[in-house]
Amino acid sequence: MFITFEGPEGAGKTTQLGLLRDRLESDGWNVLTTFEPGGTPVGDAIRQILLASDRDSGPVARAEVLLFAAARAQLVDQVIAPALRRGYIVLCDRYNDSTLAYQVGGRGLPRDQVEKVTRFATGGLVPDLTFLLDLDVRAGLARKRSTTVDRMEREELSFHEHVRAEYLALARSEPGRIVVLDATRPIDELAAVITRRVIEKLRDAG
Ligand code: T5A
Repeated sequence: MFITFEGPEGAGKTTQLGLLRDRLESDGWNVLTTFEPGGTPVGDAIRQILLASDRDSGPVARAEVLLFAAARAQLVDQVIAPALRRGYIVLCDRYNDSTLAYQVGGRGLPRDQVEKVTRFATGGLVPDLTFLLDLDVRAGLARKRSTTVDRMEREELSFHEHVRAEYLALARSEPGRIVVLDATRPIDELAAVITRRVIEKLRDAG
């Protein structure tokens, strides 16, 4: 089973992914966790280009989407698909929906072309279940502890508003896959809801 966590900056994706991993492992499941962009040597190098460079020297929007896609292709072939074949539950911090939210919603790139690129990158691998942690973008940005601000976080507030709106539009178009959660709820409450949904899904899958 392939499960992804999505949402704007500081939504709590990493926190919830870790709690779900701990719970599933304590129930005896084999779990692999990974993240984007990164998770492979090639992906880690691409992450540096994407997030470390500043706005002027960084990639242009079309290069940006291709770099995210390249990192994803590497992660799918080297990490995610092999783990799924071995019967692991794979939990991934961001995936295709991030590209649609940030590069289509945020950057304004054409949806049809970005969808083709992401499909090519993943070979059509779609998550079984996606948790979209949704919150006001100011609240999310304020939560971030890190003193260094990456290239995406430096974008205007309106960019992040468009990202959030695109995420919510995606969730409306795929209600069977994307579960929207209010990310301002307490961490343990969110974890309980997520665990319940995953256990139901595992039961349905037999
Ligand atoms: N990107 C990525 C694209 O543009 N296109 C793409 O295709 C892809 C894959 C990646 C960046 O790349 C962009 C999106 C991003 O801008 P990143 O460094 O990997 O950036 O970081 P993010 O994935 O954005 O993760 P964040 O650092 O934003 O945070 P998380 O993982 O959502 O949040 P988390 O769990 O670290 O929590 C943040 C803080 O909030 C607290 C936590 O304790 C922590 O302090 N917190 C809560 N506080 C109160 N209530 C709750 N319910 C809380 N949950 C967590």
